[in-house]
Amino acid sequence: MGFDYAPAPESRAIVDIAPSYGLFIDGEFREAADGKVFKTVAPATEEVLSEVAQAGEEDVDAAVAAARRAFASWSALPGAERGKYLFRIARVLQERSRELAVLETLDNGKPIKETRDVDLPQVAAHFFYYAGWADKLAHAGYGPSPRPLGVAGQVIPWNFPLLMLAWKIAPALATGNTVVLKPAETTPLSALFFADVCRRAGLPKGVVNIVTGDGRTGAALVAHPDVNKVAFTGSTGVGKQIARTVAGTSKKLTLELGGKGANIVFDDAPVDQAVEGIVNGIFFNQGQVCCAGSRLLVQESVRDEVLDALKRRLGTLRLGDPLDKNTDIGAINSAEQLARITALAETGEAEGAERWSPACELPSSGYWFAPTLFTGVSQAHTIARDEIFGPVLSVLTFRTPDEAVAKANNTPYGLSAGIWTEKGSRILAMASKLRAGVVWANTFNKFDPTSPFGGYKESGFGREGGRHGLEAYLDV
Ligand code: TXE
Repeated sequence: MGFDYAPAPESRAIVDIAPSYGLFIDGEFREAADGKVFKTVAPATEEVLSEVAQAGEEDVDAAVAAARRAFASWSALPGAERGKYLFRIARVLQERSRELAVLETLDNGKPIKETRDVDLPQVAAHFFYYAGWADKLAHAGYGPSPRPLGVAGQVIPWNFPLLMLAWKIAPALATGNTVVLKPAETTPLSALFFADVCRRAGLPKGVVNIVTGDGRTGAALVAHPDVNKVAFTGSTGVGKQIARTVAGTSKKLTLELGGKGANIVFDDAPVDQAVEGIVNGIFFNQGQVCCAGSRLLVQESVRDEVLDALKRRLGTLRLGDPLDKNTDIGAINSAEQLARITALAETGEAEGAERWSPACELPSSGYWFAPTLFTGVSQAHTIARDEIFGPVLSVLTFRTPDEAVAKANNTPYGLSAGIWTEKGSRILAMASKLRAGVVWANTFNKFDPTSPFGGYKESGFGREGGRHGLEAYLDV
């Protein structure tokens, strides 16, 4: 006798999605001034989930003005009072986490077990963590009265919609700034739900404003003369464009951009454990992760053993309905992203790398891409250099630790790396040579609000998370 446990798909009925949503400005939802809207679809089915307001310049202006008005009283509140609001937001997020997980999975396409077990707990943890900082700033070496910057304009991507919102909003509010945030156009719904969470938590109006829209809305926000601080997570191309817009103004800027992380496996690493880490590194969230371990660097002597075990493991991954609690691989977020991944995989083949995927049937509607391995990859190959941002792993080999470091660092990016070895001394020696903002040892894709996160080189600058994350929102 055992447990008869066959989890059913999480019910989408637990979340109430309205046919249309407005912008959240000054504590109220309102239509765009020019009435423009766009549709958001479920990437797993292509079903239209809702129609959302497309904010134009006039709306961005109204949102920034609301944030400016709210700034005077919000920044003057004692830190402990601001902290209470953040604690309340964190608790409401926990209370609503089941609905939010379903909503995020519907709008993004990622498996429910990820939104439920990773995204939502991390979101609440960020608010709890920064709530705890709000009354301690004066004792933290920032001087007796560290000053908030003012109005923060924040633009976030679609891969972790609510978690990126939490990374940006929680430290901004804890330090006394007010916020105008623009979510990505393919995943606006959880940010709008969050607006309602702010209302339920009693947050004063204007402290958080959400303007939905595409890159034009983001560009208007970034360029707005009354925004004091810009925080962006997204593509390196747009990041550079934003840096040009902000140059020559007094705005502060943090950028969290792309990556091409190396997962480095030595011959003394336990193979099964390393394989789990490799799979988590590149197939978590369908590889749409800036710090993904998208390059496997495996020591030559164990290449075949590791690849055999990896292929066996990939054969057990379940791709399909993201609401099914058993699903490992969900849908790609958009048709555009699917086209980008497809084109880069085709380039990999055209340049002579060998492509492999486990047998798996792709659903007939929605945006899907099978887990894919490329072997015979050299450093000159496009798929070894460009961020694919999909479930595609490029396998390279190395002989010595120095060669592994040289190959891992041979990219314009510098966001993440992983090391798999039993030798502690090797971990320490390698970690200091890897040009990456985060180096994991015998694990991968582990996040924690207490740890700063951010990149070297073209992966951006500034840090989010931890005590360093406060500094991005303070004049010390
Ligand atoms: O990103 P964009 P896309 C990488 C990844 C992916 C590629 C393209 O390689 O394949 O970028 O993705 C807003 N001014 N990453 O096109 O366009 C946009 O509306 C201001 C890595 O989706 O950068 C959205 O809210 N804002 C990454 C956000 O920027 C602008 C996460 C991100 O979209 C703008 C996402 C403009 N001119 C993609 N143009 C990571 N680092 O995690 C667009 N936006």
